[in-house]
Amino acid sequence: MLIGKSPEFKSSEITPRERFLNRRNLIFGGLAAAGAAYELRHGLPPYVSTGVVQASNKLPTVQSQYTVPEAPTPKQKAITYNNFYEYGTGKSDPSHYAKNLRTRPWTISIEGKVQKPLTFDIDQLAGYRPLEDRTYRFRCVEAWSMVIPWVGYSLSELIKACNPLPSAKYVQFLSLDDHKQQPERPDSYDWPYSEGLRMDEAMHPLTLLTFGAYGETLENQQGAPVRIIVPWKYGFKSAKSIVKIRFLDKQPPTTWNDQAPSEYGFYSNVNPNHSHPRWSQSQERHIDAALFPRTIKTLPFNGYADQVASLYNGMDLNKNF
Ligand SMILES: Nc1nc2c(c(=O)[nH]1)N[C@H]1C(S)=C(S)[C@@H](COP(=O)(O)O)O[C@H]1N2
Ligand SMILES: [Mo]
Repeated sequence: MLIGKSPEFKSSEITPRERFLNRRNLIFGGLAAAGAAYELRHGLPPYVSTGVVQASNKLPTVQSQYTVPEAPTPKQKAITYNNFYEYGTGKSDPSHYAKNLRTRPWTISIEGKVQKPLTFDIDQLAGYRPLEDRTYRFRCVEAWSMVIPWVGYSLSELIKACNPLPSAKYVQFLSLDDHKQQPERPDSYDWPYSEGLRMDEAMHPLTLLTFGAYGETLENQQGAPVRIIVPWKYGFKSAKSIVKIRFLDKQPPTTWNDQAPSEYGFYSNVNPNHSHPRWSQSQERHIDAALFPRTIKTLPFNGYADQVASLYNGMDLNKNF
């Protein structure tokens, strides 16, 4: 069932926004039920055709229970101060050089410990579940932070549709690896950019498969067309421009851990009590609407302790940093 060019979407122009959103809920709700059987046999059902996401940068979204009340960092600041080493190592480099990134066509392949490997088109993936507005705190390991209104749905929804085998204990994310599109990237790293999560971390509802921010599709420098956001971990765990997801029985190698294992662990939960060897993690420079960043206290698990601390019961977080 393809609904991309249906009148429901066009009607957004003539009906109040709320009615439009309710209607979308109904559409997605009905489709979710109809799709469940299909999903078991084929992976993701083709819920929404490609036109919806490509037609404009605006994304239809629904509100989310997983959102913080803080005011978002102004978009202009959030898209000109980035880490995306494939497009240069300076904070403003990605806003210039990621223009070269072609985000269509784009496929994401699912490999490893799954019933069968799968490949999804980006627009099929973006249309699979209602897209939620989720304002999250975001904390970089370099001790700056922002508040970003991401758009996406829980990664767990995709994982369930991938039918991972019981032996799948970890999930690895691999970013686009294309030297031609990424001439600015330093040779000293092992590309592609690789990140990973333990299965229970990947399945946690806060872990967001992210297609947009500020109500629109992601800017290239933010990791278009799809990235991961793990709000209780340092920013580097949130891999950008993903092309491959692998289910593994062992912990995968990850880019920053490979680069400097004493500085960047596999877990990298935000932890004000565990200093980076070269700087304290107890504070952060918060980038918001103010002219200069304010210094604020860093919270355990970036303020998400109530939701995620129990994932690490019995673990020594100083050893597993
Ligand atoms: N592919 C890829 N993903 C990446 C990075 C990168 O260099 N390449 N940098 C990481 C780091 S260090 C951070 S802090 C965040 C930055 O996300 P933002 O630019 O949207 O704030 O992306 C992470 N994901
Ligand atoms: Mo970072």
